Amino acid sequence: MSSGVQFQPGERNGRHEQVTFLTNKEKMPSQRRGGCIAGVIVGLLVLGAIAGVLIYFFAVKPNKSSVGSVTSRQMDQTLVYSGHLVLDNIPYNKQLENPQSTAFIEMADKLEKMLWSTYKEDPLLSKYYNRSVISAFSEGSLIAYHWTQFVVPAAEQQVQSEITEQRVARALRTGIRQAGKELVVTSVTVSLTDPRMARNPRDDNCLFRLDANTDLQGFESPDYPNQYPPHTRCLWQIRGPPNSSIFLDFPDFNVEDDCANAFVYIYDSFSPDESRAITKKCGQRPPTNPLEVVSSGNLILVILISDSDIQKPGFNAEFRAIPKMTECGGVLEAPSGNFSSPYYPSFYPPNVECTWMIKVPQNLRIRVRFSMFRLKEPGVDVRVCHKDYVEVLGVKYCGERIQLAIGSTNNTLTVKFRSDGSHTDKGFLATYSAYDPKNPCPNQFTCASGICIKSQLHCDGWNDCGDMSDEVNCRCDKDQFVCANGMCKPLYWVCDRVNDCGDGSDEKQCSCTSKEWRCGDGTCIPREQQCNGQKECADGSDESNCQASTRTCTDFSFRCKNGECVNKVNAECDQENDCTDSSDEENCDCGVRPYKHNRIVGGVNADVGEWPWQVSLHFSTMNHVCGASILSSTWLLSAAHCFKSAQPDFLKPELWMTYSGMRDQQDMEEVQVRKVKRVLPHPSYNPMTYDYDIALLELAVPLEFSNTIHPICLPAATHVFPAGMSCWVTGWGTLREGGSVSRLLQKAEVKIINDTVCDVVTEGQVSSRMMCSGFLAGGVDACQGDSGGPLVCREESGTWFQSGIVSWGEGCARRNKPGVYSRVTKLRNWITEITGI
Ligand SMILES: *[C@@H]1O[C@H](CO)[C@@H](O)[C@H](O)[C@H]1NC(C)=O
Ligand SMILES: *[C@@H]1O[C@H](CO)[C@@H](O)[C@H](O)[C@H]1NC(C)=O
Ligand SMILES: *[C@@H]1O[C@H](CO)[C@@H](O)[C@H](O)[C@H]1NC(C)=O
Ligand SMILES: *[C@@H]1O[C@H](CO)[C@@H](O)[C@H](O)[C@H]1NC(C)=O
Ligand SMILES: [Ca+2]
Ligand SMILES: [Ca+2]
Ligand SMILES: [Ca+2]
Repeated sequence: MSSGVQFQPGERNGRHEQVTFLTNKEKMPSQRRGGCIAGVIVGLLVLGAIAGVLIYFFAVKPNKSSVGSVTSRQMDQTLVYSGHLVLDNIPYNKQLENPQSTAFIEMADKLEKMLWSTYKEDPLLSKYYNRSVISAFSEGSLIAYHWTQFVVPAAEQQVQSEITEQRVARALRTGIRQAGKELVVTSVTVSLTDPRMARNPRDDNCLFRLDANTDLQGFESPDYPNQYPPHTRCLWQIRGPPNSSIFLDFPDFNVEDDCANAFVYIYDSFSPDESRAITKKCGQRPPTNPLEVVSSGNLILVILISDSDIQKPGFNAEFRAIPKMTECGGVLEAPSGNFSSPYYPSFYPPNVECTWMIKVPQNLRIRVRFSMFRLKEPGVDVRVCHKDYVEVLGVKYCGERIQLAIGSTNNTLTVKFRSDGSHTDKGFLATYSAYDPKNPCPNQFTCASGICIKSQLHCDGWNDCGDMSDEVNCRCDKDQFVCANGMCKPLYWVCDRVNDCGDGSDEKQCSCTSKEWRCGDGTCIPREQQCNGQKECADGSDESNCQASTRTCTDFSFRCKNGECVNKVNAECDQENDCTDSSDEENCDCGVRPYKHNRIVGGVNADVGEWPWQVSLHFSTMNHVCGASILSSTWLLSAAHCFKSAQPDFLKPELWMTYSGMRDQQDMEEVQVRKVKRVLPHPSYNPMTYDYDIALLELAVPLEFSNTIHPICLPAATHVFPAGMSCWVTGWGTLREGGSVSRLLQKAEVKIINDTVCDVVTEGQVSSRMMCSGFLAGGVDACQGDSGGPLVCREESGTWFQSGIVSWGEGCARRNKPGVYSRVTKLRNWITEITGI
């Protein structure tokens, strides 16, 4: 199609070099802001970890079923501490592996008595002590896994904060020292534990003991692949031979989305001991991102908990014993090469330390690039990295990084990786190469880290080096904004409420005085006009979030089915009932992805099921021509210019074929192919100006929704997508003059552009039925989606809405030119008229 905006992925026949060291840091200032806040919160969390968990049990638990005695004593609180004891003078006995054996029962009884007599010494703990249980044994002297439950009556809730991890640990250590000669305990751990995970092996009907060997064996959740029952509490203890590690993977994993209701917890221990947790997961994982973990020792514990009414199939799992890793790291002397965290892309094991020494000839330097970097753990401040980290040149890196690159100062470079006792992740994959410092990047620009980028990316307003070294000391172009700190930024990022310059100078001239209220479109009105029941802002934002006028109707209120009005921004499908008849939350089975995806998935290739509303439109003998989105089982949304062109044939429904659930243009698995019954371009579509560039397609046969086929939510006509909001555009990128199409679905992150600014940069070519967005991330040469394809934005509630339809724009040629989209909110009523949606 002649005016489509497209992708030019780097993989296209080497026409573009693969140099993309884009970091998100620079491109997502709003996120950076969030990052700092998150950092502070994380810091606080670390300090108040125990208090926090207590508050959780205290405040949240009572509403959920969890404690055995909820019915009889409504607010009694249960606290469980679990961990292990290492016993020095008792030999290991194979019989201890079976909880029904006499050996187990005798030893467990003895230890349980010892625990009780220990806690008895502490007046507070003894008062609330309920019971202690030994849940398993393993070898290595003798390790006993224990947990103890304390119950605090509702009336005495305040003492809960005194029953701390430290206090329990202190009581144990003191008591055990006095326990006498028979039981010599050399080490103790305790952590606060979710009571649902504390089980007694002697009377549990969902506890499984599995022996791992070198053969692959399997197990699955109850009733898999049907649904696991409500209130499931199941444990699998997997034990391998001494000196082995356990490899565990989940070919199929589908647990409820909300981890508060249901989850799988995996431990590097036989106790649900937080200090030995490997990971906690929920949601449905796509086949491209299976969960695979490795233990540090010969044990692994898997726990499935479910408390919600929403039941899911659960999982099937495979495991085997593998030789315990004895070494990692090493000396790398080739001029280039790869290295990764152990077992990459499976989760690395806990408690490993690897060091790589890279050594190249004397006169050369080294650059290292991490193409994947995920060392994410709960409660970690990524500026400190006190748990797992990669250390290079004295700097520790952790968390999730998009394309981290580092250069050496001489001909050697040491990279250290360390994981601690709990929480692991996918780890990293790195490539390094040697270069000549005299001419590091022939015909290219050299970043401070030593990596090379195309010369035209130098001083273009985008942080391509990742360390900003390509954007300092630049002279700005005329289509760039000159920040107060001297940096150049795309002009269209001015006044979008995001601090792109870093010093706020791009947002300085945009704000209103303290006596004024700022409309969604940036205009200033007197403060007293906000919430006065009259629309002063062109977009109605002055009346869209008013307490007093809750039910009064204005042009910009959300209208409930019963005629009531709601004056709340974006009330529809936000998972809160705003209309008394709940009509704002009706027909909201849209805008969610059945497969759970990491929040940031790097690269420009879409993952399986990542954009389940995306459709590929093929025209008669041609292949992919335009994109579309799924609105319902029978309706698709696309652009009018895909159908109303010079060729009248494009209007004939019988010449079109739609492909839903497609990612790879050459892979038809799980794709649903449908013919088109009707093609309905907007009657006001203007092929000269592209005004009203919208079309509806009715399918001949309805779609069946699946993991990879799901509709997008349409925003209400009053829905606000503010300037600066980050959204995504997807497509296979039809080339302007007929060229080739990308085989894999492409994605790019874009930011909504301020309307005033958009009008300026497009030289007044945008109507009110149009909106602009510009690239935020997605690769140097990534272009925007196909004509007719969706621009989608994720609201805070987690629901995705389609804000735009790809219409026209400058395409791939220049990053500093925005893409133009049909504005769905302005065309919303027409969609309803035709489809009833
Ligand atoms: C386990 O490894 C240790 C040290 O590497 C060795 O001494 C011991 O014999 C090994 N045990 C078995 C059962 O292989
Ligand atoms: C990195 O590893 C991949 C796959 O193992 C290999 O194809 C590639 O050549 C390696 N790269 C270098 C620079 O050695
Ligand atoms: C290379 O640089 C590192 C870090 O700056 C330094 O520790 C090391 O001693 C240097 N090695 C040589 C051979 O100069
Ligand atoms: C859009 O930009 C103009 C100046 O170009 C500014 O006055 C206005 O406040 C901006 N709008 C928003 C929503 O920030
Ligand atoms: Ca860790
Ligand atoms: Ca800005
Ligand atoms: Ca709502």
